[in-house]
Amino acid sequence: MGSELWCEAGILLPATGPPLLLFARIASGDDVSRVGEWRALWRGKTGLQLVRSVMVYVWPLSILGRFFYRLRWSPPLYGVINRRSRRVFRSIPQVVGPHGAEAVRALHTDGIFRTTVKALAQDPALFRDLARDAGMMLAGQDVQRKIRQRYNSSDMKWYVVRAIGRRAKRPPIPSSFVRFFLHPQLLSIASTYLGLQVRLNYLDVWHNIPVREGEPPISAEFWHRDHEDQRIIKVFVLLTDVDETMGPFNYVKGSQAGGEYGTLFPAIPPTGRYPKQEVLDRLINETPLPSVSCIGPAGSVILCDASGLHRGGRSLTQPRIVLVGVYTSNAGLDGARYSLPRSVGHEQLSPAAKFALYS
Ligand SMILES: O=C(O)CCC(=O)C(=O)O
Ligand SMILES: [Fe+2]
Repeated sequence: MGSELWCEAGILLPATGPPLLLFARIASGDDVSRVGEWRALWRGKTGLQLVRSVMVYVWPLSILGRFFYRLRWSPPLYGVINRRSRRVFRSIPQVVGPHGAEAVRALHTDGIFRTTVKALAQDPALFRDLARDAGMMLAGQDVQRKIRQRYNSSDMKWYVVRAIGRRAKRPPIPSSFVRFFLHPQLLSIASTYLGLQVRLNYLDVWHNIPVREGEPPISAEFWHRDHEDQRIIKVFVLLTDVDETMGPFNYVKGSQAGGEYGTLFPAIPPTGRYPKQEVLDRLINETPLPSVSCIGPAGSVILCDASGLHRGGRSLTQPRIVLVGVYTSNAGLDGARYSLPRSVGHEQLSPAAKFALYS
């Protein structure tokens, strides 16, 4: 999710003892600017992600690592990893109403669909409940300290403070999040688009700290393709109004895998892609590639395939507060697991929701 780094690293192989990481040069793209701070290499990463970084960036391990991940995306292996997802998808009735069908169509042609919580969930009280629960989560001490300090030290994306984060094991989510992120319509749209029953890979509340003049853009503020899977359904719910100055989500229409511009700087497994920004900017401004900027009022929903080219989050004025959800196939990388709040019983969940939660 925009947190992938490109780095060059050198290793020292002493005669005895473990290999030493000697140096690492890190960049936020395959060929873009240096971030410089090599500690960013491990900040916010799990053990598994660190192993993957070494396997993918440290030569000569990278030859093997890259090959392994390419193989994992090859049709036979990808099919095996998703055997059960295919079976479950076929056995569950997918409840895609007219609105959902429009969403699936737009995802196929444009890679993006914009709607509202109300239209998607047909539940007039849901947005209010989501906003209330997100507000309570953001009021936590640790979150407030990071916001006050204008710095999230536990994440490469220092400018995003997350209410849940990735530290806790199976953190419980509020019941309004269950109602929205495991909503039959949303799960059906994502699954029908992929042709596979989806897993909920990630969910959180983000508070984007407005940047100050001179603070250089980093990470997801650059155009990129996400890395988690071949196709990735990403959902943003705006909890505050978002205007052009607040780092709206931007997307190149048709750039999703399989779309009209899907082969423009294609994703490289398992790191996604950060293309040369000047080249892409030129293509967007001169060709012009069709890009959308998702400004809108609180309650707006952006549904996209994040395998497409996108960027966002660089607010210059007000904090941008959003809910973020990610759905992938069973082959998705970095999947987090969540548990239900006490008020929601496991037996109340639909088969699609149980599958999404790995429960
Ligand atoms: O914050 C945004 O609008 C985009 C974030 C993103 O693309 C990412 O985290 O991968
Ligand atoms: Fe992204």
